[in-house]
Amino acid sequence: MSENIDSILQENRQFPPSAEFAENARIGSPEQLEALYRQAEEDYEGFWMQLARDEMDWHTPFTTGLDSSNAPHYAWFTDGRINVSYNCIDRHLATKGNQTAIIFEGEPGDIETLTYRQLHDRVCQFANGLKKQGIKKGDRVVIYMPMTPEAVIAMQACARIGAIHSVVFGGFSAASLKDRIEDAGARMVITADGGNRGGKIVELKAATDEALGKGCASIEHVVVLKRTDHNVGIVEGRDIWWDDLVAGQASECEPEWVESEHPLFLLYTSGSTGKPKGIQHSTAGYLLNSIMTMKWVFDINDKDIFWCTADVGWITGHSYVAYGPLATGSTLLMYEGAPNVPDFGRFWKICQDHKVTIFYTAPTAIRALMKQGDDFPNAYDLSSLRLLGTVGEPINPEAWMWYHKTIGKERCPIVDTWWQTETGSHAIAPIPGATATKPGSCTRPLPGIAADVVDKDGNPITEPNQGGFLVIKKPWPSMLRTVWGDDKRYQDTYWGEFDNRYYVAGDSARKDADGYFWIMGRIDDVLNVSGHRLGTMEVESALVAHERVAEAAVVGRPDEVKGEAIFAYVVLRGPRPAGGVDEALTKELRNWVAKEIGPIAKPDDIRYADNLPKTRSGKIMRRLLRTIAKGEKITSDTSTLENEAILDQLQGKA
Ligand code: 7RM
Repeated sequence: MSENIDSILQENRQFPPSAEFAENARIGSPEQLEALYRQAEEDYEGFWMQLARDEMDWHTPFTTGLDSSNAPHYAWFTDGRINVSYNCIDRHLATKGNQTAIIFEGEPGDIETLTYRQLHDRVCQFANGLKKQGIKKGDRVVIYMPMTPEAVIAMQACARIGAIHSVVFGGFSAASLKDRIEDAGARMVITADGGNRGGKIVELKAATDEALGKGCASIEHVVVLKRTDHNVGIVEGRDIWWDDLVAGQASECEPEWVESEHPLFLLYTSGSTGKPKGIQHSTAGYLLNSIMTMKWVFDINDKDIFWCTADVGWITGHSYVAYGPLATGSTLLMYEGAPNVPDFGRFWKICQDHKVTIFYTAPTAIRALMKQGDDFPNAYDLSSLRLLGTVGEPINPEAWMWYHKTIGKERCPIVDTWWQTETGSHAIAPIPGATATKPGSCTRPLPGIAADVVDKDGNPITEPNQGGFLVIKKPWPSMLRTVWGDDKRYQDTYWGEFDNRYYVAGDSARKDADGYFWIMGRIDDVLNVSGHRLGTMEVESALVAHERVAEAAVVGRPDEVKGEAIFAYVVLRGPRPAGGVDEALTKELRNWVAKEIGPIAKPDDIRYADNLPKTRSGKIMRRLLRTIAKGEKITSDTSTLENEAILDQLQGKA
């Protein structure tokens, strides 16, 4: 791991919030922030208990804070009963019934708004429809939908009745969908006849049919939203149109008051094996941190129009589309489509047209938009923006500065938020009215989040700028609870490294002399492609599932826009293509991976070799493959290679 841990980035500029921003912020001074840190330090459990009482409405109040009796399984507020959907919708009705909850813009340009009252009614009707189909507390429901309000309605309806949703990103293939349905043992899939993306229709229903045709025996019904009006096959008895499910259903549905620890959802994410992990989140703890981070990090208030561009298929789309903004009674914007339809000005046009005040996106999107030049953003009025955010990967200072100047007009603080599917919500991030930011740093851990950097023995690294393991030393409310169906994997992956003492994030990081965190990258075999997490093993498994592939090794290489690109080394069954080139096969393999996993997993480069470089013990020399993928000179010892001649093949020289 030393190659990851050597730190090269040096960035010294500092950007304190403007007096104007600080004056209007919820937390408007470093002193106010320090007071929060102190509270969390002095009485950690009490700090979170007080917030849980103040910030959420309980059906049965809790009396217990953190329960560590079954470590490393931690539980919060266990004897309370609560409902997430009630906290996101019903509790605002008296004061905000007519306030807009969701502004939706479809890729074709259609616009729809829903008030809190309308959202309430639609969630209740859908929840009643689910109940009519026999869905009850604890059942798993897979949601495979476009970015329309119905995706949020479906999630909220599940939460309302205590069903556990598992949203599968619409860009994942039928094969990935099937794996997730089967792992979760889902009873129902909620999908659509398609979604609009990039001027095309995403064939969600066709993929669902394909997945169900190959297994998924636990599925009883498929609910189908009409979004695109193009023809899809309907299986009699199994498939139900969304409109038919809700027809005649009452617009009231008593929430299911679940225990705090009742699983709110599963979300599959990549790890270092070929099989994605079903990350299981709780109800109360999860919601609490979504709310706190909306307030602390996004400084959300009633006048804001909040736009997080993430799809609901990712954790960001759970915490900052489907739950956090509603739980704080805010107005959220949802956009269905691609950033370049009809052109690369679309995001900026949406910001202008809907007067977006807080804009949250991924560095990869910022880099892609930056590449298109300043004319697109400059053509729109971006003066409504007051706060910008990033998530998913480290942001390079150049992209940060462009975001700051060209989008934020040097007025808007930028919150670079570090967190993971597993953490549930932001863990390390600036407080925009109090923290001076530095381009490329996610700054300091939030109050009540005990993040630190430790060495391989688990000792805190006190020397500034020394890289180490990013860990969280105390359980926090929104942490994952387990890996669905594989609790051993939960214990081994997240707690095994340091003897159950710390949560291990899987990232390396360093702290500078000011205590600011700089994330350096993953220390496991996880890639970050356009802000999406992908396991190298997943891509390898997909490749070797092709009849012509005997062996494959996948590594990441730096990419200007995507952050990381996927570089695959492939050993074929039978002879290697002459000169290492077979364009038809390369195309076939790329499409194959897209079909096995999804288009985001398509290898950017494929190189054919007679065999892979391995150590004497048979381990693939990944570090060597990474060096080659970067096009760098090989300096490591390669004398142990069985066949040194393959080096030329791997380098594309033979
Ligand atoms: C929210 C999300 C998690 C991994 C994480 C990091 C990387 C996320 C940042 C970041 C640098 C950031 N969940 N990561 N945010 N790296 N700076 N602000 O992305 O589960 O899909 O990925 O993403 O490596 O471990 S995720």
